[in-house]
Amino acid sequence: EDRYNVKETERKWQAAWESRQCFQASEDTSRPKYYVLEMFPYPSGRIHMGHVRNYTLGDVVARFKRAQGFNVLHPMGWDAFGLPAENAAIERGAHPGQWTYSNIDTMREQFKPMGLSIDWSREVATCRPEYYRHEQKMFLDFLKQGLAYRKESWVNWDPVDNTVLANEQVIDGRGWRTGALVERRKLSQWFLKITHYADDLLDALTGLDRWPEKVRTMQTNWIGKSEGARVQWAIAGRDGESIEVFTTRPDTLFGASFVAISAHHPLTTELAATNTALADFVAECDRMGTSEEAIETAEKKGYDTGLRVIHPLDPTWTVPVYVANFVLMDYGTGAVFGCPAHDQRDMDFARKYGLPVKAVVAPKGADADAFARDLESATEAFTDDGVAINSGDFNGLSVTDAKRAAIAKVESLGKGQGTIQFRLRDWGVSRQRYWGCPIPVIHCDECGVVPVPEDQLPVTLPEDVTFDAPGNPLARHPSWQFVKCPCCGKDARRETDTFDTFFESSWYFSRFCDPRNADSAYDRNKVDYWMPVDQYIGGVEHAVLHLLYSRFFTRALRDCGYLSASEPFAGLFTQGMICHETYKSAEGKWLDPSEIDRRDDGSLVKIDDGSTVTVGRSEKMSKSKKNVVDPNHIIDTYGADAARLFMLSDCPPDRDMDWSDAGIEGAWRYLHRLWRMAGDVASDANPADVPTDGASDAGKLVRLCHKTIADVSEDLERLRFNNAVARIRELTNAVQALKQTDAASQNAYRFGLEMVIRLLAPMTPHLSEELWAELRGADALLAETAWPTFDPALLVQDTVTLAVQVNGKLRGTLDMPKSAPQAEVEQAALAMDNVQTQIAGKTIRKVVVVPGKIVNVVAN
Ligand code: ANZ
Ligand code: ZN
Repeated sequence: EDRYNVKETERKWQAAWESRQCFQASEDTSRPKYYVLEMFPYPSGRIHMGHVRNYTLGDVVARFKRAQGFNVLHPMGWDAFGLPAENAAIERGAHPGQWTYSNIDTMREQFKPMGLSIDWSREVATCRPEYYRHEQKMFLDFLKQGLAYRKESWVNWDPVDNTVLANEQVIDGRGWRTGALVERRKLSQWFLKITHYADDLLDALTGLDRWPEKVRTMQTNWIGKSEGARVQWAIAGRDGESIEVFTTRPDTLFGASFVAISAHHPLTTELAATNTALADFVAECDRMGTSEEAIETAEKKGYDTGLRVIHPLDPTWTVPVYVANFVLMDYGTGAVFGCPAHDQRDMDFARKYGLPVKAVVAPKGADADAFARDLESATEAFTDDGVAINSGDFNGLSVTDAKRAAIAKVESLGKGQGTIQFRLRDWGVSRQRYWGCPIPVIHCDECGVVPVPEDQLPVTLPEDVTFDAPGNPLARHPSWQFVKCPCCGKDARRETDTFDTFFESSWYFSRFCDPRNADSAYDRNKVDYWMPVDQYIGGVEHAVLHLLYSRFFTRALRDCGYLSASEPFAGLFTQGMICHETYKSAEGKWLDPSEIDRRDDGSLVKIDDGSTVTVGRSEKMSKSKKNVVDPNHIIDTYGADAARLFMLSDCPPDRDMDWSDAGIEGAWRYLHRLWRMAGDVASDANPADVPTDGASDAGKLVRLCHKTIADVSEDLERLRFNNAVARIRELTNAVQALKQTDAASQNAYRFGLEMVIRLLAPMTPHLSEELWAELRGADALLAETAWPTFDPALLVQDTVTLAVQVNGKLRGTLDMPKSAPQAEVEQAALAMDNVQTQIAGKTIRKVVVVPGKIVNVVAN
């Protein structure tokens, strides 16, 4: 047999690992634990290359840590609720549950040939009542703790799908799926109080030193801490009434030229009741959607209410009050003062409505009057640092000092106070959807909102639902929602909203610690043993929502007594995407590689008509660009090891990688080479008896092995898998180059090859296992064998290379043992051919030796 039978071999070892339950985790407190997790997949129906990369990265970590002696938890589950299942139901008539479970079965079967070291006995699917009953209990606990509440709020409403959209689902003011113009609506919704932890979520980011800097920055910005002041502006002619604004620039108070309030400010609502023009303006604002993006890009518009407010620092000065489309009701106080000279938005607004522009900050050293005069007619605001001008007592102060002074001033006048404002909003978790976890409360006309008693959990989804009409199937189910009130026994209705699916993914990692627990989410001891996740791996697209919600959830669960950890993920790694060449026809249509033929000259043509095909840029694999490569086809053709190896070797794992035929074929050829090399091992070679000297080729190879163990261990520790592969390939070349001439070299050859196999095992577990069995017999699986150790003494290089000069000119180099005495070095240098010819006929005056560096022969 002279070919490696990939398929059969890979299946054989997968079966062996499974039957020995190699990857089943238990709470073994005698060993240090290591919890490695990849973001769990959505069961869309087919695995893609992104999955393969994600789970390969995690698998290498898991196998490496296991070999190092850690007690490893490496589980897998399914993020199984969500809209696509409902869309499939609408389009194909399949029940969302049926669609989801069958996808899970398909994808599980697609994952298995990858040879992942997963503890499948811990598998969970979030759509099962066994899972979501615990999050219903969590919600009730959050309610008790004041961490969940209900409030009326403005939402993005998709009038076609009849559902609330998250801000991220509104694109250019339209629903992401329907393309319908999104409306603003006021709805009673459930919220989780993430803002309760705003400060802590921000501060604790500094402790997450094994997280990518960019993710921490994104979370910092998302939490958006702003320091500033709330300032009251009394309404002229309305005794005792005032408008409170929030500002981060109290230093610019003297530059105010208007006050603007939100379209949903209570004062607006009051005025609009008797003012149809204003009511129309409010309606126009409502059509804009609530996303920040929509507000940012829309033209800034205002409506002059006719009211005026009195300046807090100068009672003789009043400014007009506008209702403006750019003022958000749920940030700060829903009201701002406008300072056109130092804020671009206010500047644009002032130019549009003819409002004054008064400079109150000037660049340091500038002529204040001239600067102010120029700004009066400018269209660009001055937003840089500077010193206060035209600001009474504050004049001459820096922006920072002027802010402080202004806050002290408004506080002393009783007109405001310094405050800290977060951009972070409480998390709205209500969705008007069927395929989600039912929110476990009942609405009673007498008793209000009544939590479902715990002994009645779980509240399960009804099976018999229809998807033939828009809106929430739960709300139109004939009987499901009609129940008796648990308090008074009168007729009542179930909540028909379900949780946002981020709810499930905010705690699944902790469920893996005790996934079959029926009584509670998990046993406290077990969860405290495993948590936090030591290494979490996933896409950077989750930098904010999922990762922030999970950090919040963990704190909330901690405070409800579920677990001890505050942070869910001690280490985070965000992997890059997988890209592939694209192909376009002469008419500019994307082509599938199967539609293309390669001619002998290398050019590409369309198979059906022979027309030219142009090769486009490499882009993220996507169906629409027809550049996806099917992982199962690859594994079928080349095997899992080759696919894994190529993914790991191509580039650093946080970078986007290019999938190529050449790459996967190269990996495949390398693995075959290893397989053939195993055939060259002498039958009586003894890897326990190898030379370690720094002089013989065999000894040098053994030393290189030790060095490679050290370097590869370090690379794997830091997830630099491509470096690790490169080093192992170098070692492979060195092993192959060793001539097996005697027992010592035969032993060294075997030692070297075995080391290659063991170092590769986390990456190419099947072939490594196969060759290990071939060389070592069937007594121990490599999956159960400890990671190789190195002898630090053998890493020390004990020869040095010296530059040899004659009269200051380089004439050659000399390798000498580090310990060689000076006289020996001199002798060796003088004996060199090139030195001999240079000094021929001359007298040697002096030989200077700089130890470890240079030998200089002075002769004339
Ligand atoms: C006066 C001022 C003068 C402002 C100036 C800025 C520059 P961040 O950093 O995001 O916290 N603002 C306050 N509440 C708002 C709301 N509900 N909707 C829209 N804008 C609002 O921004 C705070 C600044 O955004 C505040 O400071 C306020 O404008 C505006 F030269 O007050 B500023
Ligand atoms: Zn009641």
